[in-house]
Amino acid sequence: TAIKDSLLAQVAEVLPSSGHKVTVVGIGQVGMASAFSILAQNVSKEVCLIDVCSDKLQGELMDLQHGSNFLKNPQITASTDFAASANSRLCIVTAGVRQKEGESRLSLVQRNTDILKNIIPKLVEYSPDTILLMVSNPVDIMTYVAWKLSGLPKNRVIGSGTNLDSSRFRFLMSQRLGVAPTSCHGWIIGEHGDSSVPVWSGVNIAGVRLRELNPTLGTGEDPEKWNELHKQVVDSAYEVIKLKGYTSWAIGLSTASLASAILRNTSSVAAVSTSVLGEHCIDKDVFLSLPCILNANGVTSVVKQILTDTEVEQLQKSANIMAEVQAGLKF
Ligand code: 6V0
Repeated sequence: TAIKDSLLAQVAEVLPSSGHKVTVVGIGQVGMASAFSILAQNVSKEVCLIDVCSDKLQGELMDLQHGSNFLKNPQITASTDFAASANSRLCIVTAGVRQKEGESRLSLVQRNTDILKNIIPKLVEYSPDTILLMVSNPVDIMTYVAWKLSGLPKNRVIGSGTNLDSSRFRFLMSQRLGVAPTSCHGWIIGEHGDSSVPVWSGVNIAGVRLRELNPTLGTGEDPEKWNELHKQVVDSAYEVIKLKGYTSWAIGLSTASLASAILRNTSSVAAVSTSVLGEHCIDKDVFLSLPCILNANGVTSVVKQILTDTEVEQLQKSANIMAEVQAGLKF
């Protein structure tokens, strides 16, 4: 415009990208909570929203853009066309159907696989160097499906996995002990869902293992019934969905935290869904959560947790369930 030309003497081109671009595919409750957490916590200033519903995209885009003044000037775009996602460092996939009240995650599997067939190849076409962070459920299977469809190396296809379950567990632990959640150390591994595995043998505060204080911790014999915490973690999604129809804030914050580790190259440890073939004697080509080192190259190491025989057995049981479901998938 004339005013712009009078005001500014352009001396160089504006570069098209910050180098920290994040694309969020699926702008439902989970996608928007993820995008909002990423923007509000300044994890990335460049967010692209993709969905099949153009009115909703426009509405969410405008609503976020109207907050730009409070969000440290982000660049937000939205489109039904995957070309808008080009050159993303990270693509977060939350598209798909969610559980209805009482429905298990595994029942969503073929419907969401079919949706991923339309999404994953296009994301990789426009961002061949991207990392994929899968959130759609059942997340462990969807991570495997995304890995197959993408042709990317395993380290760059990650599922949000039990990062959320571990956060739920630490919150419940903090309520029992009156210790802040970030000071409660406990890991849920395996399937994000009904067969997840609580690593009771490692649960500790400041290095004091609760199992040394109570050898029955997490077992049926425990008079304090700590195993109810794990049951509550497993029931969390069912409970929240019954009460408010969907889950959003905790998963959005969980994905933002994983995005931060990836974009900032922090090498922090988080329980995420990764290829577990060969870990803990698992002989199935499946994805499950284990504590992983996360950075700009995705998952660069898996922490070799020292598990009890029972924990290894439970993990292997999860792996068998995943392999069975995968065998029935139609690609
Ligand atoms: P939602 O609110 O129904 O949103 C889903 C969005 O996906 C909608 O906006 C759809 O338009 C969009 N969509 C559907 N098909 C496509 C497509 N082909 N391309 C692009 N967009 C598409 O669901 P919600 O956001 O609540 O849940 C999304 C998914 O996340 C579900 O599969 C949930 O089960 C899963 N969750 C995973 C969690 C985890 O810990 N991994 C946690 C919570 C939910």
